[in-house]
Amino acid sequence: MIDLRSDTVTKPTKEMREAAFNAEVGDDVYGEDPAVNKLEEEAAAVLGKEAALFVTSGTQGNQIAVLTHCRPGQELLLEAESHIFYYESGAVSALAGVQTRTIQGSRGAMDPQFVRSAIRPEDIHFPDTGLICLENTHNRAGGAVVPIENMKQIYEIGAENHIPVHVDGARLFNAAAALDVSVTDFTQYCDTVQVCLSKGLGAPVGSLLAGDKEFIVKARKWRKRLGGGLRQAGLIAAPAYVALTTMRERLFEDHHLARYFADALKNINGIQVVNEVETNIVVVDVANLQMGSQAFVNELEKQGVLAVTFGPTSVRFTTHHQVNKGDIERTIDFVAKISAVPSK
Ligand code: TLP
Repeated sequence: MIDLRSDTVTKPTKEMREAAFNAEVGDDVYGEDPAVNKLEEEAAAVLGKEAALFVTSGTQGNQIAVLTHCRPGQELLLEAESHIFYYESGAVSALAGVQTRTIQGSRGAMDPQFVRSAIRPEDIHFPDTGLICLENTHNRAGGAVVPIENMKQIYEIGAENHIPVHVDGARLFNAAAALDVSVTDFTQYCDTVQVCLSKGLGAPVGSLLAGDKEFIVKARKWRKRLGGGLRQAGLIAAPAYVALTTMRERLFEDHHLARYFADALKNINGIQVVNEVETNIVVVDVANLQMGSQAFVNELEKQGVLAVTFGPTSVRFTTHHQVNKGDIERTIDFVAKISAVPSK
């Protein structure tokens, strides 16, 4: 099977498996797991923040961020198709008791002036705006890189109004690789950031949440409350460390492959590439084939290729370190074959 459903499907490398095997471990709830401590220190340095916390997943990292920043009854400003709003099972309302106020972005970026005008003034009727969330790269915008300048402007608006900014940076290392800049060029414009190690970087499990020391102390307590206080977590932190320190340089390869794929798809009748491919995600619309996205995905699966539906007629493909050019070429042939068959 050629698995293009997500970069989450990546399996740990040999080096990661060896790191897990050899990890020095301890009880992380007591702060005594050397591999976790080493990972958190490295993450804080890489992300340019005072401290970091190893969490089980991107969703857990984002939820802990919202729980730590906000009080129940506050309002969260976020992009209309952001992962926190679209794909986290309503957790921010179920867990943090906040209400969401969404702003339609353009290629994943919210207009700073819309953010400014969505901030609630003091009024007995209004909820307080508790947090602004950004997402970079933006998944549903097809892996679009939210410009550093856009983050800067929103961060400044937040600061003027004493509202913190959290970045869901599940794929922030992809954004840095795409612009060939340091990840701190982005993280300087947020209070807290969550990055995933289990996507393009290939770790088996885990994300990191980073911010100032005081925030991370509170976040650690929220992680414990949520049942995320793991014990000999070094077994997963050690491969995560390998991911963080050795896999970032390879992300551009995924981006090249995605662009190569998109360019070829553009030549296939009936297939419309809907995103401008900047990173490792390609989104196509199949409406012109007179079939829905599920039918298209089913046809592809019969050929041995996995992709995910992204809307009634749209399909997402994601490149990662376990797909190569040959896999993409075969996928292009299969898509062409499916597109050539007149639909019933
Ligand atoms: N996204 C997954 C699915 O949940 C859709 C994927 O296959 O892309 N933020 C962003 C921007 C994400 O794309 C994801 C995962 C997460 C957070 C959540 O990470 P996990 O899966 O580790 O909870």
